[in-house]
Amino acid sequence: MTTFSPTTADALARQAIELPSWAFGNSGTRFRVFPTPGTARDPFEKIADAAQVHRHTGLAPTVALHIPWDQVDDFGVLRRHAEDNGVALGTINSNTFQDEDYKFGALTHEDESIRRKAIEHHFACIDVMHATGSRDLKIWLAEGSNYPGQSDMRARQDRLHDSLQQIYARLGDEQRLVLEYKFFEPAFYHTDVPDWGTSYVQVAALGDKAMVCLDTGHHAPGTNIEFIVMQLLRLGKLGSFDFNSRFYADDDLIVGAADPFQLFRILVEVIRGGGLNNPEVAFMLDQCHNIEAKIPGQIRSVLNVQEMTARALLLDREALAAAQTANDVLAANAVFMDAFSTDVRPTLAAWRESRGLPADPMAAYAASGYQERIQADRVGGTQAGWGA
Ligand code: AOS
Ligand code: ZN
Ligand code: ZN
Repeated sequence: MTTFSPTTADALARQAIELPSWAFGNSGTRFRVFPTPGTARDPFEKIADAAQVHRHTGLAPTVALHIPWDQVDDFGVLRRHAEDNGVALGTINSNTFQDEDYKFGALTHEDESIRRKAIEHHFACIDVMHATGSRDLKIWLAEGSNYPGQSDMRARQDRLHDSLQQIYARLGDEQRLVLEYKFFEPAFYHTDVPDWGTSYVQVAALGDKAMVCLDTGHHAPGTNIEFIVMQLLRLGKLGSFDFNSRFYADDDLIVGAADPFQLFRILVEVIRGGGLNNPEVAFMLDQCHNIEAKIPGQIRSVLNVQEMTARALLLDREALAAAQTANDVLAANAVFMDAFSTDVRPTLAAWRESRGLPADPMAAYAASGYQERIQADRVGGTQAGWGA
């Protein structure tokens, strides 16, 4: 196979993956954060770095911000800076996990003054969204408890609903709220939004502008994530993805690195459910590059998503449907595996060149001199980090 069909080429041309600003800061484990030469020192430099990913891949036109990590005096200026660099500002992520007051909860807290503070933080995020032109407010909550009996789990669900309702009421007509779930961490016994069902129940009670965010790293080992993707698309409630990969917990490693077959299976269901070029479904990365270089780490990530998308688009759905209808177990599985086993890299390289993009974006970035330039230029100041 040397070229894609027009339908596949069109679907690939419209693919867009949002980058997280925090991938361009230093990060690490609880043991050590390793600084990397040239790492961005402020939101402006993070956006300039993110723009390099888009420049070499054509895949990453938007950048997600995190408040307050990316707090600036004038978000209009940041927005113009992004546009000057050929990208736009995307999802705004709130943060209720780094403030002393939130030790026992934020949107679920039994103390009304603390809960009010957390709600007002989200109002401030919505103000930022008006200035940046962002559509989505992403809420991930680090709330829960560590010991059985520690908290009234049911009362916390009720307070969560009330808090989310107040935030939802503040959204503009074109704005949305996406609620991310995570089965554990930092709480270890119960988490207030642990699974897609809880997120679904909470957002369904709000209205059409509230959707579920699925982070691929937020499930117990062995979970059939593509089933969840199928179900949320079926229900019209899959608002966004946080892509990454994991071996053990919420590892935030490069998407497609740990289990490319899982990424393929997820993308098959995305396409099956009409999610691929659907503006209702936002594709975002949520990753940290602890030991690898950050900009090429993000380039590798979006290329991995593109590669598995191309394979998933090759799936012969007619042959699959025929085998499924005939209950021909082995034939159906063979059709599925044929698509996964196809090496699309040469075709993708040629297709990129035909669109004026480098055949090998990793090599193009390495040859561009950008990395050497930022390492020479960004000498003084404090490098950005996960949490700054
Ligand atoms: C936390 O585990 C969630 O994945 C968040 O989406 C995200 O990682 C955080 O908001 C940014 O660090
Ligand atoms: Zn996430
Ligand atoms: Zn996470």
